[in-house]
Amino acid sequence: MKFRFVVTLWLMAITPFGSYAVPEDEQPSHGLVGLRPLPRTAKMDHGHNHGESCGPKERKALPTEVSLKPSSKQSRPNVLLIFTDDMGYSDLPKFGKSEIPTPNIDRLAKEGTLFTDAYVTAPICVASRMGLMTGQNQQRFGVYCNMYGLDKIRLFLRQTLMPATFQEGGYRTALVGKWHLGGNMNLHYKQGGPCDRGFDEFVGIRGGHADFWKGTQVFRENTRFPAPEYLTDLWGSEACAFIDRNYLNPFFLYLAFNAVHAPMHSLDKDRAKFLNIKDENRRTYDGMLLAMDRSIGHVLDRLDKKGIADNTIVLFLNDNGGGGNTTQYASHSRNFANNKPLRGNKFDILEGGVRVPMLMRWPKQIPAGEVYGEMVSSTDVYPTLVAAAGLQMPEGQPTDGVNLLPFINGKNTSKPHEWLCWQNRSWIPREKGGPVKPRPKVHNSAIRKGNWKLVRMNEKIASKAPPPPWKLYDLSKDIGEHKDLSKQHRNVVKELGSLFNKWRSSMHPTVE
Ligand SMILES: [Ca+2]
Repeated sequence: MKFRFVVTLWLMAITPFGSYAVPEDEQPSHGLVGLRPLPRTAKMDHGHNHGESCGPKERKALPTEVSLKPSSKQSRPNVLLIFTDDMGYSDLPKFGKSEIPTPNIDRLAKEGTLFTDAYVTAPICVASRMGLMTGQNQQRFGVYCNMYGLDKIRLFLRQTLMPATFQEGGYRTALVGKWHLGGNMNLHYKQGGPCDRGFDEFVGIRGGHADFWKGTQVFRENTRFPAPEYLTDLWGSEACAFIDRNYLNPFFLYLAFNAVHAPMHSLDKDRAKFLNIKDENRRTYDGMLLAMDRSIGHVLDRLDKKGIADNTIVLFLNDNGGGGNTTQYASHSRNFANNKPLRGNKFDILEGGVRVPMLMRWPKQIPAGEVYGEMVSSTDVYPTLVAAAGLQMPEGQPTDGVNLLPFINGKNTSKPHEWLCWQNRSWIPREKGGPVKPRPKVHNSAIRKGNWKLVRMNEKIASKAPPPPWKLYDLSKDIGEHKDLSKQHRNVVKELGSLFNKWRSSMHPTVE
């Protein structure tokens, strides 16, 4: 395996604030009129694939594509990227005290490496998915919350997404499951869908959530059809079918479950496994997660059956913290997940919103049964998988992530990240009636360096008034972020606050 570009990536990653200023001509436009024509590259428009029609294309053959044995040592590894939705940090037995048996996900921990301190770039779906798919903080595109509309996401549309890099590298690429980038529910666009952004195949839902029941309308490319089974099972079936069709040559499979996002729909047979759980909603959540584990099990079994498990890198990650339980919480995201002992939920930049379970398995290439405790980021996924495949990151497109392989293999004993920053729109809980609501131009911010976490809530970013004071937590003693130490450690507040301000000044202003 070659890591030809690793040094370059590291240099980019360790350059604190890089040469990443947004050009003047890329300032956000607030209408389609201002949308600059997009280049005819994998960034968005794949030749005849323009406008959401996926399908077989002429591919440039890889030297290894003549191989008849999928496990040939010359083969590039396959990639299975599993992304889950709104799962609680402590809902997997390997990460917390959970009543839900997840033997298949546990396999990934036993046969691979578990990350205790993995973070996503945002506590909400769209923004987090942008971070994963670009390997960059989505604030570079002016995105600080869920954003819809081609004009609002125009900077994001210019990025070469992870699947496009694999597609250009000769991989067969597929998205099975949830897309949720550039549209929501019935609000879709003719451009910017999965087939415009690097996926050869797409079956799933385009928006943020859907009913899970058999018969729910889902997409195959741009055609709707009724789901023949419970959605979480369908994604597993479709992933297995994709593997059956493509296991002889390298593939990139993005399996993005909409489980365990609301609505709370669980099969009776799954919910029945948790009759000892008193809370009916929690029982439903347990059944939804049980179904997801079963679906993942089918896909892992299929890798075994086809003899390609050793040559497939599997990365498992959740998109943002679990949703809340009370009626004060937004009903579309209330899913009764368990983040404890972390504080906060989806929407929060507290640990409960942005720290997520992560696992990586690549037999004989990364340690099995190990735990990695340094901070890692969802922005690391793109450069790590690209490095594993021996491909190159897109020319001229920086990443905020690093290739994690040398770190988890012990070849690099330093930290992947000295610090990580977050900034996201604040949500206000309802007081008397009505759901939790996003607060435009009111943001929450945070930075973690070592065990220190600095948090600031409800800053009016358009106001010249002094921002609310920072609060400081020591995560080594206070994982629940309850005891504010800002007054006892003013020097730490000053240092981390300064780092955060420099990071923020290198981002793009919000386009909300
Ligand atoms: Ca989510």
